[in-house]
Amino acid sequence: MANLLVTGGAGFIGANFVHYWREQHPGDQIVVLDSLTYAGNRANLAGVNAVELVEADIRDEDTATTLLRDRAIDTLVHFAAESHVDRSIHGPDAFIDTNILGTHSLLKAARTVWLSGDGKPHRFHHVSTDEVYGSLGPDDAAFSETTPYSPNSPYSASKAASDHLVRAYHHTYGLQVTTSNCSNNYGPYQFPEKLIPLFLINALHGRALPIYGDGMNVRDWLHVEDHCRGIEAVLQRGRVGETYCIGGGEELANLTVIDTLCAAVDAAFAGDPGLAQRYPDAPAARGLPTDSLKTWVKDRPGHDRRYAIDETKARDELGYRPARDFKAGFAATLAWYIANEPWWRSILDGSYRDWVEANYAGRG
Ligand code: NAD
Ligand code: TDX
Repeated sequence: MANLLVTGGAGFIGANFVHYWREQHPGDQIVVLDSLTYAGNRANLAGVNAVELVEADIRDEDTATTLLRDRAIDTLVHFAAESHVDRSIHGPDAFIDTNILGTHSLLKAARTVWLSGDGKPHRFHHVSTDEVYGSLGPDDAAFSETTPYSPNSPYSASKAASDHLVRAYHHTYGLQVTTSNCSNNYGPYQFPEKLIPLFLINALHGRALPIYGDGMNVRDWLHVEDHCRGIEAVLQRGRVGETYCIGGGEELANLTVIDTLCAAVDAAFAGDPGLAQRYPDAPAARGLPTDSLKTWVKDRPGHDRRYAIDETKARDELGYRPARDFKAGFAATLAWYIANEPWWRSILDGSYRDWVEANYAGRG
């Protein structure tokens, strides 16, 4: 039995992880520490049994220290972060504050509680990204755990800094840490600012699909549940002090993802006449192809060209393998967004709308 503290557990991946962990490990204690920023949502944890949500900032070292001590936490899984690259370009400060200072605050709390105690095993698992490795050319070898860091955006630079701090707390103080660097996730509860949910919801409303640059940037897509399984494998079988790259083995150009999305929306409308009534502004409701909404817009500044993951280490050491391919994972995700309109509708009615208006108005 483990006692988990999950930071950022009300966000996209953190919430999926809590759902997954509760199902797989029904006897474990789960406490979520989340300050409920624009990206955090209590509704993401609805229906999960026996999870306590503590609304606090990870930069609040006292609260983290008290939680670790009073709840006898032995496993901290650290998801909390500012996570959207575009936001980091518009306003980097929050990324420095949360991703660097916040991670450091948690490390200090963990050191205080775990390294001055009775020496029991503990684990600080840090959830990071493949973006810390920079951008690949078309023929470059995929990222692995030994690829030199070369972050290009304020987001990836702040994640890189946090990775280094986690590593330093292991080497200097002996904190029992692991880190995973994962590729692009998609799936339920993803905030509709990221490519897949943004484009799905825009397609349903007949709004432009804003493609940055030439649309040929490549990402390695992984269904979020496979990421959760990868983190579970690291927690259970990973070696302390090590990092593990987790990927989906699905390198796809953005245009390929977008064309898959458009074709899937067309097929969903063709198979369910009720969708045309629910979403009368969708091109598919009028027999037009969804891809008529594709709109090329100005490129993201510093836009990384290609990410790819060599997951040999996770496969060989942990027995990790993604269970879903993109086709199956994407179909399930489209079905989830169509079935869970109240979830994303409530987001669109709130602060997210202001962000979209401020940043996408007049594009395309
Ligand atoms: P998200 O933006 O959906 O959720 C982040 C969560 O952290 C939210 O619940 C938010 O309220 C919380 N949070 C933010 N700042 C906080 C603070 N100062 N104190 C407490 N809570 C705070 O992010 P996500 O996509 O779920 O990403 C989770 C983690 O996984 C991040 O560390 C991210 O870097 C990493 N990651 C994401 C992806 C991806 O494709 N989304 C891929 C690889 C790694
Ligand atoms: O409107 C858009 N148009 C577009 O062309 C958006 C939002 C994105 N894009 C492109 C940019 C990227 O090449 O699609 C690709 C994916 O973009 P995002 O969904 O913003 O993801 P990305 O920038 O690749 O970063 C994601 O994966 C790694 C997560 O947001 C990070 O948190 C994670 O670390």
